[in-house]
Amino acid sequence: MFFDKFHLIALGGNMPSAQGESHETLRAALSRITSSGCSVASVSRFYRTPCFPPGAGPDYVNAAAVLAYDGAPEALLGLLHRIEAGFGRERAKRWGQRTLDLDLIASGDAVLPDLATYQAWRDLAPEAQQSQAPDRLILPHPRMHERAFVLVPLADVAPEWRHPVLGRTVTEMRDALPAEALAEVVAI
Ligand code: A4P
Ligand code: MG
Repeated sequence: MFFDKFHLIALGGNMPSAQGESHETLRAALSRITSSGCSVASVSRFYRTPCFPPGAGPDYVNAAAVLAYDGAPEALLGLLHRIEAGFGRERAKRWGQRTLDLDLIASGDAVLPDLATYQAWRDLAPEAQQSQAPDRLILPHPRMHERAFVLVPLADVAPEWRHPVLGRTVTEMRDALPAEALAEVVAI
């Protein structure tokens, strides 16, 4: 990486916004990020992915980007939330349908707020995941390593980034997923 302060983000959407279809929303969100004092160093291809959990809504468009930003990760998440709100995102239901989801996947090799809290969220039982959401920033994103819709786009922009707790690169985490899950993530 070329910067001291680089951040990995995941973008997703499965409902049209005022900008149009999800791929147009994602493009517009990236422009908004750039005009908010954050530079977008690289952007992945866009992918069509089946909704998780299966049957919970229409397919998503997902992408990933590397941002260069000098502020704290909490400030960056605040900025991403303001941009989500600007595109009509409503936080009605966890894992519900959304016009735009911007998740902070990693900030360099930071583990936040501490290792034990990260591990508690990572190891949360699947039943609890749908009803519980953290009220503070957890980094790396506690579900990133198990999601094809995050890892496949991320491998376009940060294949060599190494997870600070799991010790594996993006490419290694992606290749550990079932082939069927990877095959469902299709570049558009
Ligand atoms: N929060 C804590 N850490 C983070 C972080 N690293 N990045 C807090 C983002 N947010 C973080 O998030 C819930 C709470 O987690 C917030 O208070 C935030 O401050 P949210 O964005 O309000 O809610 P959410 O989007 O429903 O939760 P989250 O965790 O982003 O959901 P997921 O687990 O990412 O699931 N299927 C496909 N194919 N593609 C998708 O992109 N996305 C989801 C969202 C479900 N299914 C999907 C996709
Ligand atoms: Mg989110």
